[in-house]
Amino acid sequence: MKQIDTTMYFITDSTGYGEEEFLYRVEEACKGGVTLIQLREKERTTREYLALAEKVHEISQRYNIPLIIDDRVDIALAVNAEGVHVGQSDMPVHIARKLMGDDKIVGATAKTVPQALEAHEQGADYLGVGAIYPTTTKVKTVLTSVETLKDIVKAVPIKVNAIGGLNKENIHILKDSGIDGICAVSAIMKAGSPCIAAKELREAFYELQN
Ligand code: TZP
Ligand code: MG
Repeated sequence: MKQIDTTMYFITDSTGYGEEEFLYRVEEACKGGVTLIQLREKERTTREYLALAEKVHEISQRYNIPLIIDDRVDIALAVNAEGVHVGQSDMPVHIARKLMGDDKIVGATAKTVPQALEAHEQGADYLGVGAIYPTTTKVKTVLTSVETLKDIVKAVPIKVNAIGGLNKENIHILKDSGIDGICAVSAIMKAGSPCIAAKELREAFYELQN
């Protein structure tokens, strides 16, 4: 199995930020110790997504943090990112795996045990499961119970991360769930200091595990 540290998985959202501010925030999050970054862009043209991915990859590489591209295998390959993340409406995991090759990271979204089993069988390296709490980030999702999250953890041997509305005040419900890490967008992206926010959220998750 691939060595991937999913403990503090930061997912970006550039909505409302100019490019300079966005890239500054991404770099601050890197300084704060995020272990994995996903570039997630829903509104951009291919050309814009590509240009931004190159810039984010330049930053993430300096901090040795793997970069995952949301939805787009072509962008991930074009910038030689470390991986891609596909949801239930995106390219199926087995096709993403075939296109990306065995050395790259392929992550998938799963909200049920059957979806988790299928993603694992098709070659996913990790799963994002949620939304655990309602989220303010623009996404089509439904809530996933902590019970289902625990069932998914038991069902698959790959890494499982929780996602959705998570922050340092509310992740305690994930205690003893067996997850490998947490994903966060706004708790880091919109924080006064993304650096401090990433550091504190990461520490809160470590404390939860002890
Ligand atoms: N998938 C399920 S919830 C979500 C995604 C992409 C967004 C999570 O964002 P936040 O701001 O951490 O709630
Ligand atoms: Mg998607």
